Formats: sequence, structure tokens, C-alpha cells
Amino acid sequence: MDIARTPATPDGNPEMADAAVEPKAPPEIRREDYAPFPWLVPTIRMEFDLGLEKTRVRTTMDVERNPAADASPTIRLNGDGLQPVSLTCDGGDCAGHMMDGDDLVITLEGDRHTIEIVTEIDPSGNSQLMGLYASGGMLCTQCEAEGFRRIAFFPDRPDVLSTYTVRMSGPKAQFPVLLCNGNRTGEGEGGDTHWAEWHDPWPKPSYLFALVAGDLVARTDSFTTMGGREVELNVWVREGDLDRTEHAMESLKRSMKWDEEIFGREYDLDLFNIVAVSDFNMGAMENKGLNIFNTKYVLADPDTATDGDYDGIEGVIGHEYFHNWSGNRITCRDWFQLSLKEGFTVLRDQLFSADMGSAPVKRIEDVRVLRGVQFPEDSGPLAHPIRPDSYREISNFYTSTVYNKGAEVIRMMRSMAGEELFRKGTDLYFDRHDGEAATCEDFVKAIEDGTGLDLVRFRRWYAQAGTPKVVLKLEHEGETAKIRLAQTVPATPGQPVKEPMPIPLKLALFDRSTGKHGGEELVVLGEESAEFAFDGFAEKPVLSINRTFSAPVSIERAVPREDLVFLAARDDDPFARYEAMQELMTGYLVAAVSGDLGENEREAARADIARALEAVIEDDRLDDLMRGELMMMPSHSYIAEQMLVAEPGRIHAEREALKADLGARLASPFHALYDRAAKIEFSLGAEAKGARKVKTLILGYAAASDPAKAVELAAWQYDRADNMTDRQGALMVLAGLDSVERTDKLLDFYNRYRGNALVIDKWFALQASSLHPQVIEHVKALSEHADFTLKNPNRVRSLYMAFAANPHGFHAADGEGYDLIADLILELDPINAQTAARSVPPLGRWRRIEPGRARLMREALDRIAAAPRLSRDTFEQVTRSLG
Ligand code: 0A1
Ligand code: ZN
Repeated sequence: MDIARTPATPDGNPEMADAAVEPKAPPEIRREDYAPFPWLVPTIRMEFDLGLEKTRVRTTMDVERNPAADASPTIRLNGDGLQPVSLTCDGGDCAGHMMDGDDLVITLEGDRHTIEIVTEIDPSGNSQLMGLYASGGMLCTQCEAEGFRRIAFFPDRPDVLSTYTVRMSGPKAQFPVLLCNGNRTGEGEGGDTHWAEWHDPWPKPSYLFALVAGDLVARTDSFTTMGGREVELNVWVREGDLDRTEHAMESLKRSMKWDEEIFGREYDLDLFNIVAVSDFNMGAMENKGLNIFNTKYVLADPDTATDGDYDGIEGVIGHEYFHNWSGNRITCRDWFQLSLKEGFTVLRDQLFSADMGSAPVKRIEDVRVLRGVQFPEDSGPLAHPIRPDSYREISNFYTSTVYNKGAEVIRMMRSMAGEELFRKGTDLYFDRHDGEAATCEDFVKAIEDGTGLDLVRFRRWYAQAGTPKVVLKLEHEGETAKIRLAQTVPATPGQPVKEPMPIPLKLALFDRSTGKHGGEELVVLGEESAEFAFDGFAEKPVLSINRTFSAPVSIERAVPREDLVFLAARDDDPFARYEAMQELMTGYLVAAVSGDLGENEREAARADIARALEAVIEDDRLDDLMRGELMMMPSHSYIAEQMLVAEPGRIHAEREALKADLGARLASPFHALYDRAAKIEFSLGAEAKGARKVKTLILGYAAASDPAKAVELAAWQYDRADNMTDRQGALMVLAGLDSVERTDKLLDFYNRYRGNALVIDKWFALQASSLHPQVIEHVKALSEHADFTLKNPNRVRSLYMAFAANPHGFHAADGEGYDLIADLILELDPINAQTAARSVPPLGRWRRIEPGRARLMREALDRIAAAPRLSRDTFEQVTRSLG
């Protein structure tokens, strides 16, 4: 992708809006410029003559004037790097046509025409992995958001819906399996080639088109829908991977059943195919009837996949399947509405995973991701509302804000309405907009009409970026407890002034002596500030606030440590209990890093934390999955987020010191817990999973307090492991400790799993995220390893993204970590711009880092910005980051 291409002219296409930008900048596309496309394309026929180096595509589309749009004498067909090999209109010459930048603009005189265009592409030369590309000898596609235009000239925008008929032909031996969206309607062969024809009866935008051709095998099963439709299910993989597909298939069947029961959504084709590919920019893609997945979210067995991998597969399979309704049957009008499908689908996959496993633990995990990734995004230079107002490259907006905050915003509506009314709202949404390209406003209106909620002010959550801060004061007078709340929404790029947003907060007031509360309440802070009074409290109660994390806000309050210890021990909302433990540790760490604590205060705080943690270890009402959550220390990034300007070195040192202190104080209860957990035999059930979780957490504490003991125990855990969770957990701890065992076990791991790409990814990631003092040298050496390649996004992420998320290495005081990432971005950008651009945000945090490092981070960004030919993706992220 070359940013130096000619800006195109306006033609009813929102992308053509603004060419008045600095010469080097790609045009900014604005939400307010949306206009419907002047033409409808009700049907399209595509014929693919498939080859790895050359694929020929004949596209025939019927176009007719769109009565809902302004008339245009031309039709603009988007292309990206294409040339028309041939072009006809109604079987003859076109009245006129020209290339405008990468687009093909054709003059059309009548109201209906048939346009036929032939294009040729080289899938094996497509390292961007957008459009049609080759991956390990097979061919596959990725069209969201704007990949279709790399295959064929077409109005590549989500509001142009067409019915597709696709014929694929190619060498039988090379591509024995030919798959496309919808149902197969014909097949045949002649000589060495064969063909298949597919028809998808559901009109769809081009971003949902998909095709796969390759030497694949399937695990096949079936599902009978609530309406009695028998659906054939296939999970397609390479031959050697078939025995690692059971969990994916079971997850798919569970997703289908769950969506019927919880949202009343039934599947609508006779066939559902999933294909796993090893070169993929993202997690997976919801193409109609033909989901394409990163192998990471399909393949699992106990020897090669961790418990986290199993959960990830279930969640992503669910996510893509749920898109069939929230995304495919109802799609987006334009890309500014991305959260319409993504926020809602993330909420649906979160609720699904919660129902399949431990709901409280799932909620805690989701909040951890939100606070670890989205909160920093919302407080940095890349902050944007869940419905952005402008972009230069839409790929940069597949963000935690659009996905995770988007889900939280819908979750708040659900909390305010209650589950039953919320379902009425979603039913109305699905009924009202089925078959349409809809907007976020359509969604909110349907929820409003279906639930009876007044969401006028609530809509601000779609328009305003930034994490609201709620300052809370609890007062007690006579028998009354008063809660005063005041909100501010911080200024973000382009949005200096904000309006207050309705914030639903679940709370409970505990009686100190009985340890009980009189029922959970939901209060909504609808204004800038409000006061809520509660009677019947002879003494000041203990306040549990934002239970279940009912609103994605940060709460600022002065809370006595004894209240946090109280809540950590007995809050009946597991999330609030987790939160109290986190607050205890975060409060201490922030104060310690800021140098606000004397030795006595340090000692008192550490002793309280240790007591609270010991109570968690010994509380036999807890299962180990939840116990593990309560034992976890707040992440470096979460601690940094609490500080206006962070000193990464000090945060790291204080966090490790607290870990060491707790490890030493609690050596004996940790030991007893480890022993108990180590006796539990492997299974995929919750008990055994919980046992694995606490074991590795204990190893982490030991690594800080007694490294020699930790090496011994981790080596023992590694050697006797009969599953990847135990093995990886042990190796993660060893990777951070200089020892003979470290070298031995890393080598053993590599040899044991050599050739298994997903496990070798873990081997790279473990070393890149380690606490080892020489982590930068290790990463440099690994980048030269024979198994390392910039061509495979999983491999790049496993080395460099793991490293950029490792504060201890990335924030090395001399800036070497920043240089490493800048070098990567520059080298990767021409190969895979999307993946390169995703490495920019860690450098963009410079405003929140102490001045010495901030300068070095800026220098690294400047160096990238100065490169002569940056992709649109990286250009946009770097310029926004420099701000
Ligand atoms: N819609 C997909 C995410 C996705 C977006 C862009 C891609 O292009 C590389 C791939 C996948 C989802 O939400 O799962
Ligand atoms: Zn999605």
C-alpha cells in the first residue's frame, strides 16, 4: 500500500470526501460525509481460474440505479493494485471509463447495466494477507474491511449488498477442496482440473465474501436447529491437524445451541464451514457460511494448548458464529458503525463463555482486558469514540475501544433494562433490521423501543471518547449513609469538552458487624454529580461499588485499607472481591512508586495485603479458578495507568519487591496450596483447571522470593507435566531466571515441539516476555533464528508484540527496546502494513512516561515518520501518536 497514490474525486462515495490534506497524508474519511451509493448491485457472478502465482477473475455484475441515492453518470468501482484485463458493458464497449487512482470509473447512460471485468492477481506475492493470498500452498481470502478490492473492481463498501454465485476451477491435485460462501450447487472435472459452483442465497456486502482452495481434510458433524434444519458442520484443516479439532467442533455446536436459547437466533444455511489457516492477520473472520480462522483459534489438544487457548477457541468460535446474525444478517452501513457488529458480538461471546464456564472468572478476565488494553488506549493519543468520526485507514480501528468498550456500552443498557427487557430490545433490533446495513443509532433506537429505557443522554457513550472518572465520597451521619458521586470525562484528541454520561453503578452497603448487606442497588449517575442517601446504618457501612464492573469507568475514592480487607474477605460479588484485592495492592504500589510511604507504612500495608491474601488461600468456599484471580497482582500497565506520569523502572521494581515480600511471608500456605493442587489429576474440568492456575501463580511468587527454590520447583513441574498449561507455566517462570534448568528446558521444549508452529510461537513469546535481565539480547538473537519470519503474523506477534508488552524489556532505560520496535515497524511495513501498524501504540504512550524515556520514545516515532514510503496504516498511527 503506497500512500502516494492519487486522491480520488467525490462521487457519492464517502471515501472521496476530503482531498484537502497535507501532501503526504492519505485522505481523511468522515462519518458525516456518508452518502448512499448511487448504484445497487443486486447480483454478482464470479469465475475464478485458480493458481498460486496467477489467478484470473471474471466478475459479472448487474447494476441498477439506487432510487434512494443521488443520480450519478458514472459508477466508481474500487480497486487496489488491480488493472482491468478486459471490460465490457452489456456485452459491448462501455460508453467511457477511466482509472482514478486505484479505482475504475465507468460512465453509464441507462438505469440498468451488466458490467463484466476480468482481473488477474498473484496470490503468492500477496504478503499483506488481504484479498486473495497463498498460505502454505492453499489459497484463501480476507476481505474485511477493504480486501475485496484487491480481487475485483467493485463498490467495496458494506452498504452494497449482492447475491453471489461463484465458480472456482483449478488443478485438482493442488486444490482438491474448493469452498465458498453459501451452498455448493455444482461440481465437475475434466483432465487435471476440477470446478465447483457455489451460491449464497443471502445478500451480503463484499467484505463477507470468502473462498478457500487447498488440500484440506474436515472433521464433520451436524446440528439440528430449533426449526428442524439439519446443518452440516465442517472444520477444515491440514491432514496432520485433524485430531486437534474436537474442541473447535464442540464449541461450534454449543454456540449454535446457545444463540437459539439466549437470543432466539437460528442458523440459516444447510452448511457451516470453518477453515483454519496459519497466515492470518487477526483471530478469525465471519464470512457468510465460511468462517476463516487463524489456526491459533481452532487447533487444540492437552499436549499443545493451554487452558487459556481452550477458552480462547471457545470464545472466538462463538464470536464468529454469532456474527451470522449480528454482522451478517444485519450488517453495517459504513465502517464508522463497526461497533454495531463488533461491540454487540463481543458482548454475545462474553455472555456465552460466561455461561459455558465460571461466570465470575470470565467477567474478571474481561475487565482485565478492558483495563489493561482499552483504558490505556482511551487515555492516549489514539483515543476515539466507539463510533469514530473519522479515519484514514479503517484497519486501524479494529480496536479494543470499538470491540471491548463497545461491548461494555451495550452491557450497561442490559444492566439498566434487566435481561428480559433487553431480550425484547434485541428481538426488535433483529426483526426491524434483518437484511439491512444498519447504524449504531438503529441499534440504540431498537433497544430504547424494546425496553422502554430513555437513552437520549446515553447515546453520548457512542460519541465521546475517554474513560469517565467518578469521584466518590461516602459520608455517615446519624443513621444515614450518603454517597456523593461526581463524574468527569477527560479531554481526548479532537474532543476538548465533554458532557456527562449516564453511569449505572451497582452497589451494596455492608454492615461492619454482621458482614451482611441489605441488597444490591443500581444507581444511575445521570448528571455531573448526584447524591444518594441510604437509611438504617447505625455505624458507617462498608461500600462495595461498581459491582460486576457495571460501568466502564474508573472510581476515585479514599477508602480505608481495613474496608478493602473486609471486602476482599467477604464481598458476595466475586468481581467486587477481586477488585478489593486489586485495590489493596494497587493502592500500595502507587504510593510506594511515588515515594509517599515511610518504612512503617510500607510494612503495615504489606502485612495487610499478606493477611488478605492468606485469607484467600485458606477460604475453602472458593474454587481454585476464583482463588487464582484473587491471588493475581495488578499488571504493570494497570499500575502505570493510575499515575499521571509513570516511571516504568520503579513500577517494575516495586511490583517485584511486593511479589517477593508476599512470596516470603506466605511461603508455607503457598506451599500447602501447591501440594494440594499438584495432586489433582489432569482433566479439562474446572477443578483441575483451577489447580493448574494456582500452581503457576505460586511459582511466580516463588521466583521473586526464592529464585533457587523456584527453579527447582518449576523444573519439577515442567518434567512431570502431562499438559501444556503446566509445562508452559513452568517454562515461563524458568525463562526469567538465569539457570542451567532454563537453558535445558527451553531446549527440550523446542525439540519436543519443533515443527508445530503454534507451540513454537509460545517458545518465542515466553522468551520475549520474560523477566530475564538480558531479554533484549534474547529477542535480537531470536529474530535471527531459522524459525523466525516476518511473513507470518503469529510469529511476529509471538516475538515482538510479546516484547512490546513486556515493560521490563521494552522500557529499558537506554531506549534500546523502543529502537527494536521501531526497526521492526520499518522492516515489516512494506510486507504487512496491518501488523506493522499494530506495533505502534506501545510507542505512542510517551506522554505518560517519565521525560527521559518519553524523549526516546518520541525519537523512535520520529524515525518511523521520516521513512519515505510508509503504508497508510502505519502513517496514520505514527502521526496520531506524535500528536
Ligand atoms: N470481523 C472480524 C475481525 C477481522 C477484521 C479484519 C480482518 O482483516 C485482516 C480480519 C478479521 C472479527 O471481529 O472477528
Ligand atoms: Zn467480530
